[in-house]
Amino acid sequence: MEQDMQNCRRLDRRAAYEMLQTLEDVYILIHRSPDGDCIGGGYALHRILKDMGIRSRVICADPIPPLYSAITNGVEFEDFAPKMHISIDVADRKLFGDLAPEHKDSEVLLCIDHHGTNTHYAKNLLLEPHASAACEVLFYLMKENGIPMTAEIAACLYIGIATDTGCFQFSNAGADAFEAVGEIKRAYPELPYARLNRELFVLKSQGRIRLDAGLMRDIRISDSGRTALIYLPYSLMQHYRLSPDEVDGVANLPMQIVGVEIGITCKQQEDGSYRVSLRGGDHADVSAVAAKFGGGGHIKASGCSVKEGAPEDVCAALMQAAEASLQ
Ligand SMILES: [Mn+2]
Repeated sequence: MEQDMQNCRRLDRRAAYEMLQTLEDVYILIHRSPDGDCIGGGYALHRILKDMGIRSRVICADPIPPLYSAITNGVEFEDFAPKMHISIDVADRKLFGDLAPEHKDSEVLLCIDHHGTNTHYAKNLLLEPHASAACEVLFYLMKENGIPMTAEIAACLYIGIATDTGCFQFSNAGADAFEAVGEIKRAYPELPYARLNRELFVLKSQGRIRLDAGLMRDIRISDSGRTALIYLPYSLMQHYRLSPDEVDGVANLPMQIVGVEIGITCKQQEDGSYRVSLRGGDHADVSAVAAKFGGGGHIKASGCSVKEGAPEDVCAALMQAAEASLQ
């Protein structure tokens, strides 16, 4: 990590733009379990580079969920061997996930990100930790350098900002996020914002509704009422035939309870390990809780993995760490 810090050059928006112009046959890496921000950012970058006459394609360890078809529609990637790799919205090389080694271990020439926990693994880094989304970083990178916007790119950026702010519910949505979206809406009033919001934040499959009902019934709440935890056994996902992306928003359920400051979602994986999502209210720093388990992220939204342990023990340890952090 310290070695990484030394070899990583921090860029400003101007220098990042100059670097974009020098790219050639580039693979754009996004993180595993892709979300609206990395998909929106990746595809926006692809479209930007295409308009600059530069060939690129988006590479992800996991399939892009159909929920994000508004981002991917009309994009056909060419087949070509990469001359270089860049990344967007990926704080740590580990988050590339299960990619082929020639991508996973490749030198990353440029990383565009908004995670304060970024490990500086790239040679060059445009990092704006106060931005709500990588797509917000991209919006201002474009604006400051006069990179032409299109309706397709605007839709990508809108979806990235909307999803990473939980449709503007999270405290990471600063004035710059609202302004970016305001400018996008003013320039492209015809985009289906209301329909996108309903699809992204309201609609659920029948299986997902039934799953949520069961999870809410069994939710664990600490004595203080400030920590709530949902445990999702792998067998339950199978029972409702849910894909991992279908249960993405589950992490927000515990935060629907009045008084809860830390919401924990512990998802058992097929191999018996656990993926943990943490959400924080006004007074919580969940990145510190995640760090105790070797994870990281933002103050209000973080994650970690737990390799093994009985579900009861893992859940108890998570609850305890969360409660301790609120003292
Ligand atoms: Mn993001």
